[in-house]
Amino acid sequence: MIENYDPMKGEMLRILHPDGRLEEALRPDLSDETVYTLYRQMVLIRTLDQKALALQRQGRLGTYAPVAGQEAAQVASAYALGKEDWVFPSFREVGALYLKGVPLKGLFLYWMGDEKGQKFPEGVNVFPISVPVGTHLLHAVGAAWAAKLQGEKICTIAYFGDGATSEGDFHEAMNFAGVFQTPTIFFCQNNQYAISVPRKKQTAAKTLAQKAGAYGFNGIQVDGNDLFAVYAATQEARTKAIAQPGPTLIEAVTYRFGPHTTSDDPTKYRSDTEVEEWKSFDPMLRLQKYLKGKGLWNEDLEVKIRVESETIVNQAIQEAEAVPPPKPEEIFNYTFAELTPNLQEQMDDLLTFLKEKEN
Ligand SMILES: Cc1ncc(C[n+]2csc(CCOP(=O)(O)OP(=O)(O)O)c2C)c(N)n1
Ligand SMILES: [Mg+2]
Repeated sequence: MIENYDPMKGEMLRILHPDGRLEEALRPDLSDETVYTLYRQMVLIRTLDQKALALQRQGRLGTYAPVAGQEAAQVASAYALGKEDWVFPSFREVGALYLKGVPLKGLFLYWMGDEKGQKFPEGVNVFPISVPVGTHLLHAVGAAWAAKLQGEKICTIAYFGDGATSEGDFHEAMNFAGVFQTPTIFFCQNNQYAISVPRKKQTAAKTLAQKAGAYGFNGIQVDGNDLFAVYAATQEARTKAIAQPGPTLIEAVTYRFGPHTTSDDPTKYRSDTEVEEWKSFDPMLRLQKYLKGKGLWNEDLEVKIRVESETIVNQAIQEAEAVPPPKPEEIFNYTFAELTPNLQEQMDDLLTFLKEKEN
């Protein structure tokens, strides 16, 4: 299917239309029960998102990068992965991380400023969250190459944004992946902005997906607000990666409804009209329409799902807030097994400073 959509011509895969109509001929192996389960996961992610914003405004959480609008892209792509596959996330990935098995408590802890939130459970194959834009794409390619050399039948997936495609790291990673045919999925969530910089200022290319062509492999643009399209493309990319003909670039076209992070004011660079237009493409709305047609969704059920989600999310917040806050010197602890002399000196300075402040 990936080969059938030419990103050079701006062709985009869409299976579930915004009015809830499904292109049955393109339907991947997702049962209606699974779609309903994934919809519930999306509600949970949106609930988490809203709670995280509220906590930040109350001073109970340091900063947060919201995902509202991008739930289908994250949930469907992560659901298409196998347990042994490795995820290399950027900073806006609570949906994908939750689906991959990262506990909600850990996600809250991380955004509350506690690195222990990134100590993912054994067997949850997720690399640390990359705040530097694009650097983790190289790590994803390196790990995929290692897996290939060792004959492991797994793939790696790097999650990144439209802005990351302007970084040298993106091009280096894509080039290496193409040359060495690594089992890597480059999953780009084109949410139309890199903070305040619009997509059209990132590149003069028609699509981001077409960039794969320059590196000798396939790229596909999919409607990122369409659970079915994202799942179909990621599943096919994974099958291809595991069979080891090589990498794929997926551009999931989506929109971030909220601010870039809690430190951002999006009204400075985009209009309310634009946001409203995109809200009609809300990934949750079209799934509601689809599920309603199958007798699997109604208003009462929605209330029930939301209440359930709130309970789960509130429980996670309680657990995260029960963890004693990290000590200031812990900022030195989690990069090197043994502190470098420089860091040791800085840590000593900090401890002396804190002691003096106490007295
Ligand atoms: C190497 C690097 N340069 C700049 C920044 C500052 N920065 C943080 S997020 C961001 C924009 C990223 O945009 P995009 O890749 O589209 O991801 P999105 O935030 O939209 O999910 C920038 C420039 C950074 N974190 N790392
Ligand atoms: Mg972006």
